[in-house]
Amino acid sequence: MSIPTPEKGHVAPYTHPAAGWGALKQVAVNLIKEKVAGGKYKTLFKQNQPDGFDCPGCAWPDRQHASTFEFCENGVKAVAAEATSKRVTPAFFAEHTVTALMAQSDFELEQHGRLTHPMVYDAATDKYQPVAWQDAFQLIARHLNQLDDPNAATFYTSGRASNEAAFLFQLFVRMVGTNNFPDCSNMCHEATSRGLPVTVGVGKATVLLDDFQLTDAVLVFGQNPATNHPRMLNELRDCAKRGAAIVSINPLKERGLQRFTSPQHVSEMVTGQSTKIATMFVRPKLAGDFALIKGLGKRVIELDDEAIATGSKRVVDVDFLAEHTAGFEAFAADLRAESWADIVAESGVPREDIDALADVYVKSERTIACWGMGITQHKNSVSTIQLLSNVMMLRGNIGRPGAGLMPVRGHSNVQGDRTMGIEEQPDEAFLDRLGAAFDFEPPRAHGQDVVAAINAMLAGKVKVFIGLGGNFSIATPDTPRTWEALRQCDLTVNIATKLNRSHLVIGKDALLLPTLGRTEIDLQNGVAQGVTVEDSVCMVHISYGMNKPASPELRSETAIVAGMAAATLGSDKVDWHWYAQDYARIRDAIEKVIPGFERYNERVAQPGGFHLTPASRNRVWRTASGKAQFLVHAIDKDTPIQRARARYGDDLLVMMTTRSHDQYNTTIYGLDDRYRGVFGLRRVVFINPADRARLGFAEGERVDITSVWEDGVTRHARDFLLVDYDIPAGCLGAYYPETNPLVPLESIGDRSGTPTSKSIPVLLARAASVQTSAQAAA
Ligand SMILES: Nc1nc2c(c(=O)[nH]1)N[C@H]1C(S)=C(S)[C@@H](COP(=O)(O)OP(=O)(O)OC[C@H]3O[C@@H](n4cnc5c(=O)[nH]c(N)nc54)[C@H](O)[C@@H]3O)O[C@H]1N2
Ligand SMILES: Nc1nc2c(c(=O)[nH]1)N[C@H]1C(S)=C(S)[C@@H](COP(=O)(O)OP(=O)(O)OC[C@H]3O[C@@H](n4cnc5c(=O)[nH]c(N)nc54)[C@H](O)[C@@H]3O)O[C@H]1N2
Ligand SMILES: [Mo]
Repeated sequence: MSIPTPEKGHVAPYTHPAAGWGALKQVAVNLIKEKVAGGKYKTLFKQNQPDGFDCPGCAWPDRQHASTFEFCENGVKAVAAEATSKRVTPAFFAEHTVTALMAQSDFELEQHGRLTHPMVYDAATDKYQPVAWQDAFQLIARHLNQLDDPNAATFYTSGRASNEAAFLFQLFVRMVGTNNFPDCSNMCHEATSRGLPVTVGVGKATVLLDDFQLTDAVLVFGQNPATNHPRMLNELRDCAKRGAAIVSINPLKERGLQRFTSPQHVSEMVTGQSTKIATMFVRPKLAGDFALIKGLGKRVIELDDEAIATGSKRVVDVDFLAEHTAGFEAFAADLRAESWADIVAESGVPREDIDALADVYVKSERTIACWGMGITQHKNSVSTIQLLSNVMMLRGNIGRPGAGLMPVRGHSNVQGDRTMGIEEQPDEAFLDRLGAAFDFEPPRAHGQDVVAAINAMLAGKVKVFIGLGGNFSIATPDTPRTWEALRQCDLTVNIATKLNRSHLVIGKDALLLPTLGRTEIDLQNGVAQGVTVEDSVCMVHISYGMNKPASPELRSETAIVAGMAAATLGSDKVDWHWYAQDYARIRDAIEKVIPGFERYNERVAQPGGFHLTPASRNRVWRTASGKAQFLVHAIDKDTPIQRARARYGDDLLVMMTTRSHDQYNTTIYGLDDRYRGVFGLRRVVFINPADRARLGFAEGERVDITSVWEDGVTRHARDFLLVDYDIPAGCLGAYYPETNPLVPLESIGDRSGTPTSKSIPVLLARAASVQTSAQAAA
C-alpha cells in the first residue's frame, strides 16, 4: 500500500516571527491557487462575524461581539478551499477510473475542487457514474433494511457537521436501531471527554475568552497554535503584553510560541515588530507529560508542606479543597511518595525545569491550562488529563475568573456534535428524553468507536459504512487493515464537499454524495437557513452561508440525512422532510431533548449566541462524589514502548505524527511546513542530530520506518528524508496521514480508545530503495 506524493523540496530554518507578512502572502497564494472568484473574497471578511458564518477552520472561539475582522491564515485556507472555482464533475469521473485516481496523492485529489453531483460506483467500469438523489437514497435504504442486525451498519461523523445535521443524523441512526457512532473525536479529544467527567464532572472547557484577559499564567500543553489555532495567538499576545507568564510544554519549540507578529495590528506589520510569546519552554519527551505533571503536583505539595512547617501562607487553596473536593489526602500522600528519579526519567524533564514550572504555577493567582493533541493521543492520556485537572484543583484554578481548564478542540463543531448525541456511549437520561420526544425505544447497548468499527468490519460484522464528512480511510490508524476493512463492506457512503481517499477505498456498492459547505447559502423552501455550532468554550452561535453553492445539485447535510432517513424508515413517525425544510424546527426538537438549549431559537438569534455553561464553571460538580474528585494514578512502567525498548535498546525511537502548516487533517493544501523550515516535502522525519549520528545515518539520508508491536504484524512506512531537528533525544516527528500505517489498531489509549498517534515505538533502517540501488551499484 503506498500513496504517492510529488516531492521536490528543501529544508531551511525559518527565522521570522509567526504570522506577519508570511501569513498574508499565503492568503494571496491560496486565493490564486484556488482561483477564488472576485465576489467571493468578501466572504473572508464575514468569517466569525455576528451576521456571517462560523469559520470552518477550527473550534477556537471568537472574541465576543467581534466587530473587526480577525485575520487568520488557517481560516483563509479553509474558506478558499471551499470557495474554489475548480470542480469535480461527472465528466471528470467519466475520464478517471477509481484505480487511476488511487495513484494520485492526497494533495492532488484535493486540488481537483468541489464535488458537483451525486455519484454511484459502477464496478464493471471501475468508475463513478451520476445517480439521481432519490435513487441514491433508495440504495441506502435497501442495504440498511436488509441487514439482520442494525448493528451491522456504522455511522461516522467528522466534526464539521452542524448541530442540526448531527441531531437529525443521530435520531435517524438510533431509529435504525444502533449506537454505532464512530466519530473524529475518538481520534482527537476523547481522552478529555472521558477523563474530565470523572474529576470535574464535565468534559468541556471551564473558561471563556474573557478569562484570558485576567489570567496570570497560561500553560500550553501539546499544542501548535500558530498552525492549528492561529487566532489563539492573538489572545496569547495580549497576555504576554500584560506580563502574564506563558509556558509551552512541548517536546518542540514551536515557532508560533516563540515570536508572533499580529496581522491585526497594522503598526506591528509595518514596523516588523513582534511579540515574544512563551516565557518558558518545558520540553518533555513524548508521552512524558504524565510524569511531568506528577512532578509539578509533587513540587506544589512540597512547597505547601514547607509553608505549613514555617507557618507561612499555604500554597494549596485550603478553602477550595475543603469545600469542593474529595480525595485530597490520598492524592497528596501519593505525590509525596513518588520518586523524583522516576519523575525525571519518565518525563525527560530535568528537575530544575520542573521546579521552574512549579515556581510559575505557584506565583500565579489565576492559571489557565490549555491542551491539544500532544496530550490526548497517548496510552496514558486519560490519566494525564485527570492528573492535570487535579493539579489545577490544588490551587482552586477551576470555576474562578481568569482560571480554568481549556481543552482546545479541533474541528469547528466537533464539540457540538457530541452535545447533539453523536456518542457511542450515550447516557440513559439522554436516551430516555430522545425516546419520549420521538415516541420510540432507542437502542441501549453501547456502540462502536472508530477502532471498534474497523475491527467489526474486519470481522465481517459491519457491512454498511456511512460517513457524514471526514476521511475515514486515512484519518484512522493501521491503514492497510482499515482499507481491507472498508473494502469488505457491502456499501460505503461518503457525504463530502471534496474528493478524498475515502471515496476511492470503497465497498462493493459505493455512493459519493456532494454537500454544501458552511460558507454556502443554504436555501430550503426559498428561505436561507442558518446552522448552529458550539465552539471550544461552549459558545453556541448561528452561522449563515454567503456564497453561491458550488453546484445546483448540492444538498445540505441536513437534507441528505432527511433523504436517507425518509427512504429507510418512512415518514410516519418522523416527518424528516418537514424538519429539513426549516432548521428552526430541528432546534425546537433539540430544545426538548438536550438540557441547556431552552429557548434555543430565541437565544441563538442574539449576536454572539449563548453560553452552554458547564456546571464545573459554577463549581457544581457532576461527579459520582458530587465533589471535584482527586484520583491516584501511578506512573506506568510496563508499557508497549518500555517493552519495545527492553527488546531493542537505544535503537528504539518514539515517533509523534503531527500536522504540517499546509494541511487540514487529511486535506493537504500544500507541501510546505513553513515554521518548521520544510518546503515542498512531506515524507520527512525530524530526528535529533545526536541520535542520527549514533544510529549511523548521514544527514539527509532516506529511511524506512517500521513500528514495533506485539502481534507479529510488520508495519512499514517507506522512504522518508531524515531532517536534523531540535527534538529531544529518542523522539521523532513525522506528518500524518502518511505515517498512519504505522499505528496498530490495538495501540489505543487506556479508557479513551484513541489511537496513540503521538507515541509510536519505531525502528529506522536505510530506505530499501536506497539499499537496492546501492546493491545494484556494488
Ligand atoms: N491548519 C490546521 N488547523 C487545524 C488542523 C489542521 O490539521 N490544520 N486540525 C484541527 C484539528 S481536528 C485539531 S484536533 C487541532 C490539532 O491541533 P494541535 O493540538 O496543535 O495538534 P498537532 O499539530 O497534531 O500537534 C500538537 C503539538 O503537540 C506536540 N506534541 C506531540 N507529542 C507531545 C507530547 O507527548 N507531549 C507534549 N506536551 N506535546 C506533544 C507537537 O510537538 C505539536 O506541537 O487543530 C485543528 N486546526
Ligand atoms: N496519525 C494521526 N492520525 C490522526 C491524527 C493525528 O494527529 N495523527 N489526528 C486525528 C484527529 S485530531 C482528527 S480530528 C481526525 C480527522 O479525521 P476526519 O475528520 O475524518 O478528517 P478530515 O481530514 O478533517 O476530513 C476532510 C474531508 O471532509 C470533507 N469535508 C470538508 N468539509 C465538509 C463539510 O462541511 N461537510 C461534509 N460532509 N464534508 C466535509 C472533505 O471531503 C474533506 O476531504 O484525524 C485523526 N487522525
Ligand atoms: Mo481533531
